[in-house]
Amino acid sequence: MNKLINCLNKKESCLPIWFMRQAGRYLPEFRSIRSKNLNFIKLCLNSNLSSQITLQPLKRFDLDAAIIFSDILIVPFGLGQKVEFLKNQGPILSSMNLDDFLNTKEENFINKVNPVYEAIRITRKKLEVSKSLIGFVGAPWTLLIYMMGLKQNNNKLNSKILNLKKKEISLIMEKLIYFLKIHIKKQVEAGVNVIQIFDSWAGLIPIKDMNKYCYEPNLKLVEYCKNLKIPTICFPKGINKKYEEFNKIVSPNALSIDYEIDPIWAEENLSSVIIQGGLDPNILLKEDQKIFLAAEKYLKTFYNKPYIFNLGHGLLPETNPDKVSKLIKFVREYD
Ligand code: 1CP
Repeated sequence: MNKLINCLNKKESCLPIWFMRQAGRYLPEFRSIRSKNLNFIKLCLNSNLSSQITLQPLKRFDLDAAIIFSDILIVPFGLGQKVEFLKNQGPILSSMNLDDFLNTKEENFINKVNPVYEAIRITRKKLEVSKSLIGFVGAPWTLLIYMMGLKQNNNKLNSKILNLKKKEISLIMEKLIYFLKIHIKKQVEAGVNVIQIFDSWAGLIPIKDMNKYCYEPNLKLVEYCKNLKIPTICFPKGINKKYEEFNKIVSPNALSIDYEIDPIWAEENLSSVIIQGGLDPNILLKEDQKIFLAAEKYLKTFYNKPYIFNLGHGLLPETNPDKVSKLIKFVREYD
């Protein structure tokens, strides 16, 4: 029995557990590999190591799913941009050559990104059948944020660039959707059972542009997955009450709520979709009792319903892995 897939398909009471960013910086065993592999993109493209990193949290914790160790920015990399991760600065992408970008051949993209698919094949073989393997993509808007430098250092939108480059952005968006579909299909063929679509910067989209930059592109990707018969989880972070409109239009199998969404509001207003997550990752930096109390709010709200236990954003690098263990034990005992 595969708990996450059953939950996504059957809509009966269920409580699978996994965490966004479960494979990463808070784990000493990840940091040990990372310290010897200073080029992050190269590490993502080392199939054996990225498979090993994917499985690290499953060795430690009682989780129902692994998420393939890669990054949403592997797609812009495959499309010709240089991607660098500088310490404490976040990702830096080289400026884009529009002609080269628009003329990228499918074959070249696949060749560059292929080690990710190989990592999925290796991981699927090692993973118990009862565990899901989650593949993922960044939603077009969130990728554009990095690709076009649409975000200022204070995490606000640079609306000047958005307004000046509207035409260019539409062209890039269309092409991105084309390649994201390829990236999804290749991950599915290699063995992932679920696709999560991360729209981590959806909260920066001007309200009047929600259709164009958020709902429509997410819908295209979700429909593509539906045709492939692969369940989808969408994470349009930061859009507040617009989660309701997102759900009506995009209608994925599950919606990952962020920590700003009140679970009671979600239970009442997003009742047609399976809810994932919500718990503030900052709570894991606090005492055990505070963690359990905060988790209980979600567990009580979604009791006897399908609910995927997760956080309202990724695990923070400073999280103590023991706290993650304790939280999982608490959730399992509640189930
Ligand atoms: O060691 C390091 O310095 C690298 C840190 C790191 C890691 C572990 C980055 C850089 N990416 C990742 C892996 C990653 N990224 C995964 C697979 C591991 C897992 O989830 O267990 C996934 C799903 C992502 C997705 C991702 N990358 C998102 C969407 C989710 C989210 O957190 O909002 C985004 C926005 C990115 C961009 C990115 N990659 C890395 C950084 C530092 C950033 C900028 C955003 C951030 O600070 O988290």
